[in-house]
Order: sequence, then C-alpha cells, then structure tokens
Amino acid sequence: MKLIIAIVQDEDAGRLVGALMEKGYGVTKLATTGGFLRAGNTTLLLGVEDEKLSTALGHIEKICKSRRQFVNSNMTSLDPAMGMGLPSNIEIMVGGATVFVLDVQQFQKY
Ligand code: 2BA
Repeated sequence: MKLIIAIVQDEDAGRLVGALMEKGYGVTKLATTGGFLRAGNTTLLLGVEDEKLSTALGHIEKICKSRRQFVNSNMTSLDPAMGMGLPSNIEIMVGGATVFVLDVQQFQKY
C-alpha cells in the first residue's frame, strides 16, 4: 500500500476529490498554506493499494492545471535583501500538483 500526499491548488481540489471519490478512493482533504506564497492550497491524503497507484496519479495529473501567477515579491517569503534589484512583481508557475508517494508500513482502522 502507498500513501499519496498531493498538494494541489484550491481551484482544482473540488473536482479532483469528486473524481477520486467517484472511483472509490478514500481521500482526506486538508486546508494548507504554501510556504512561499503564504496563500491557501489543498493537501490530499490518499491511501491506495499498489495496483491502483498509477490510476490515482493519472487522475491527479489530468485534473491539476499549471497556472501562471504574478505575485508581489514583498508578499512572498523571499528574503527582501535577496530581492534587491528584482522587479517587485514576479511571474511564477504554480502547480499542477506536488506529489509525494510513501510506502505504508501498516494500515489499520479501529
Ligand atoms: P508555495 O510554497 O506557496 O509555492 C508556490 C509556488 O511558488 C511554487 O509552485 C513555485 O512555482 C513558486 N516558488 C516556491 N518557492 C519558490 C522560491 N524559493 N523562489 C521562487 N519561486 C518559488 P509549486 O512548485 O507548484 O508548489 C506549489 C505548492 O506545493 C507550494 O506552495 C508548497 O505548498 C508545495 N510544495 C512544493 N514543493 C514542496 C516540497 N518540496 N515540499 C513540501 N511542499 C512543497
């Protein structure tokens, strides 16, 4: 069994959870905050059988979009000293999804 930890944009979270639930995956949705933008994002926890891993990752890849975002560098966690000389508005590409896959040693429901 694997544990998928997927950090996705709020805009994609509802659709992704809907699609995963419809396919019978167990999903936990956490409201989280990105360290760089200090803005809300969504972290999903999914425990999946090994043979369903690639299908689950396929749903995440299909639904989560990359988005261009313009941010004021003063609003990020960038050290202001490092930003010297940089334009205050910077363009970054966020997403589609940041995904970690971990081996699950034990799975119990009590
Ligand atoms: P944030 O930390 O708010 O980062 C949002 C986006 O800002 C990132 O998109 C990336 O495009 C940009 N970014 C992050 N750090 C940067 C830096 N030092 N300089 C310039 N640009 C930077 P993604 O890479 O798609 O990440 C989306 C969210 O996924 C992140 O939100 C964070 O919550 C999570 N994440 C990304 N990599 C992670 C990691 N290695 N471990 C844990 N969480 C991670």
